[in-house]
Amino acid sequence: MDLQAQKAHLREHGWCVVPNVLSRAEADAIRQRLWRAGDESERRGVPTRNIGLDPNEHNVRIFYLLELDPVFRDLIQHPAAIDLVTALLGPDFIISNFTANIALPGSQSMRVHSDLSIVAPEPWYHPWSLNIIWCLNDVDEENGATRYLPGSHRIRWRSELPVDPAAQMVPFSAPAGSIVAMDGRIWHTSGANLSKDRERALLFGYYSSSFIRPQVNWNAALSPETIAALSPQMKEWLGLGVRANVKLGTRLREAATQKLQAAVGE
Ligand SMILES: O=C(O)CCC(=O)C(=O)O
Repeated sequence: MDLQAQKAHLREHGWCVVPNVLSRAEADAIRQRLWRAGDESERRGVPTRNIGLDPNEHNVRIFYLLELDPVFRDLIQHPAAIDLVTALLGPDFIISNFTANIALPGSQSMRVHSDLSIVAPEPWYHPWSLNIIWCLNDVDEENGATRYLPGSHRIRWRSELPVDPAAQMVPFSAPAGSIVAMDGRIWHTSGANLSKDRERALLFGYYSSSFIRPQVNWNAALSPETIAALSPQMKEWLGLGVRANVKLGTRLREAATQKLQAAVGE
């Protein structure tokens, strides 16, 4: 896929939508596997509802996707995803986590946040993380599309946030099979699913610069079987290799940072 236009949009506006990364049939098949992964998570004792992130039980949260089904290991390293990640973060990144949030009718918005603010203290000068959001249903305002504050990837200090950020947020709409790339500095929330009977299943692949520790270290709990099935590249991306902050060497890192700064005009 030629993603030049989307990459430029991502750098300039902090997000982009890429339709047709999966066919509708593929998105639906993965959605069904996601529900099975949710059942398996419950079976293993990791609850999927009422875990403290959402206002009620109508959100289904499935963590640990990389362990639950190999299809998620394919998605997290999908070439389109990696192309967008590299365009924003440069080549020196880790996969922080891969989780799902299925918003069912009756679900409400969670607390407004930016994902970078959860893993790195302010000020937030650089695009140090991003989410690749996989849309497994058609998503729009009615069924609870993620809502974001336009331009908030330029916010460096929490004090720069408007008094009521949620009031100015707008939804990402995208057909099933799309990915939405969202700079980790974008302030956002889940939408309320106001539909009568439409599910909204989204997967959140969160990637960050390699010096940032993961949001939750699910990778520490990968089974020996899963680890054995990973490529050397995936082991590096998951932070399972021995090297960490010196992955690229200082000179290469500086060159990558300069390139990135030139691209974002700073
Ligand atoms: O489900 C959504 O739309 C957003 C989820 C989110 O931002 C989060 O879980 O941190």
